Amino acid sequence: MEVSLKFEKALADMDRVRAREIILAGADEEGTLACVSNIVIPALEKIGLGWESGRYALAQVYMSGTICEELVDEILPPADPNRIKQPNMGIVVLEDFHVLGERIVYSILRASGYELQDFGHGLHVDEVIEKVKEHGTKILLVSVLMLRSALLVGDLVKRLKEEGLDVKVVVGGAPFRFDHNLWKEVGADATGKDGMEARDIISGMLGGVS
Ligand code: B12
Repeated sequence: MEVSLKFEKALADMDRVRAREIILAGADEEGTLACVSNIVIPALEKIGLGWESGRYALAQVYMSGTICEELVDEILPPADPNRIKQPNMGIVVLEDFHVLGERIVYSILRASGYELQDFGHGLHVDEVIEKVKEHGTKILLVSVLMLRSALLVGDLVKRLKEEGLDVKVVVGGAPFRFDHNLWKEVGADATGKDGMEARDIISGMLGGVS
């Protein structure tokens, strides 16, 4: 059986011990980032589809998310001590409680030598504006998984402009992966499909932000 299928089965059985064994072996074999891309993400996507088709219960989806969150925290590489000199950056999950994607992007950026504030999850537009002011954020990464939250990025961008805050907004998450024009429609400056692309976008932006 393919590894991501074995992993999907362990998650569906809510078998934390087996899931951990598979991921630790996968990380050893292919490296941590490839293991997340090739095993964790496809399994979670299948579980999401299985939920839509009625094959899995919400409890299974929930436990899968929680188990993956713990495992990804365990295997992702520690931050690079030689931090890159850069303007203030922050990452947030806007009005959404799907945290796994944000965790991954955060860890990959930190592991690549960038420093960024984690503003947390479930924040409303006003709360994000406050965080941006508090931290003098110049690049804001926004993660969402629900379409409703993705559309709220439009309000966020509008509010940032009204407040005279010069912030580059980078968005990501499932709604932006499915609809390739949505990031432009909500007024974001860029989008990326995973943590690696987030890293490339940030490195490209650094020249133009002070
Ligand atoms: C696990 C899960 C949950 C778990 C979350 C656990 C947790 N701690 O995170 C639980 C059970 C709690 C949950 C709850 C709900 N969920 Co849910 N969930 C999922 C599921 C199955 C997987 C999401 C996931 O973690 N994927 C793995 C991560 C790693 O992938 P990712 O987030 O896409 O991130 C990657 C990229 O997108 C990108 N990325 C992410 N962020 C960013 C940011 C930037 C800047 C960049 C560049 C890139 C980037 O990089 C990441 C790494 O590669 C999806 C199905 C799916 N196909 O996505 C549904 C899904 C997102 N959920 C959905 C729904 C509807 C809900 C609920 C409303 C259900 C309910 N009725 O209660 C609630 C709402 C919770 C809320 N308010 O936020 C819908 C959303 C539909 C929509 N169009 O809006 C989905 C799509 C399922 C479906 N098909 O119906 N969910």
